[in-house]
Amino acid sequence: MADVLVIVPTFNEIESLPPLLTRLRAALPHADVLVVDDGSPDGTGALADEIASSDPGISVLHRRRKDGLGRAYLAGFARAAEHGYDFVAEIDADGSHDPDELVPMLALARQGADLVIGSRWVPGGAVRNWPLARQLISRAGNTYARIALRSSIRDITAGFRVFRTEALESLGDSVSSQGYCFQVEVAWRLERAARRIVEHPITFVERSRGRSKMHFGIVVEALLRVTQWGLLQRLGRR
Ligand SMILES: Nc1nc2c(ncn2[C@@H]2O[C@H](COP(=O)(O)OP(=O)(O)OP(=O)(O)O)[C@@H](O)[C@H]2O)c(=O)[nH]1
Ligand SMILES: [Mg+2]
Repeated sequence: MADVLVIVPTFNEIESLPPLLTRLRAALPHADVLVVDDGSPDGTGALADEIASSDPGISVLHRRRKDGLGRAYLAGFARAAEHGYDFVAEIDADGSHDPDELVPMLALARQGADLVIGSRWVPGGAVRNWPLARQLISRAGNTYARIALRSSIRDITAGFRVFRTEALESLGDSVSSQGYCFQVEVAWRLERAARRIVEHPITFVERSRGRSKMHFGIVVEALLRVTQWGLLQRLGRR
């Protein structure tokens, strides 16, 4: 049995998902793949079922409605723990993350890292086709989170990751974020638990198909939550 489960969360990714799955299977033929679809109105879930029916390495978890990226990942993590996978990977369905990079990322996890982050903001990392405003938001957000949370992670919002399943399990049900700040919360909790975190430089490529689910409210929610966690952490230390 495979010891890695790659989770691909989807909401309306009907054009992006098939090419991503093809690249993913080629990059990591021995990993299992779990698509977590939140009842995409565009039929992504049905298409994923069709692809899965001819590939035993791919399965699909259907959730009734759009319920946030964090909750989709938590459902996938639970599946990974239940089935005894040693490692769990996260990758976006929209083609922004190159599946080939999972090979070195997984190697780092096998060498002992509890979390490997595919990072845009370490030397060697890059973003392609991102407007300057988007780059500035990501950089400023990461800098703010680093200071507020006293973190040394350069790309704490990244959604391209490999975890040791046991490290995720150690978090229990402490992770409460439902949306995008889920990524920040998980990394921050693992860092506080003195888990080994490694950043591997990647080139992030802006999606060429489909629509982003990112919006202003997500950024504000993340800022508020990071501020709240930072304050709680400082109070807790005293
Ligand atoms: N299951 C599920 N997947 C989601 C949800 N929200 C976003 N996703 C998926 O999460 C991944 C990242 O979402 P994107 O819309 O690409 O967000 P982003 O990468 O931060 O933003 P862009 O760079 O603008 O694409 C994609 O594969 C989405 O389909 C959700 O509520 N549920
Ligand atoms: Mg994206």
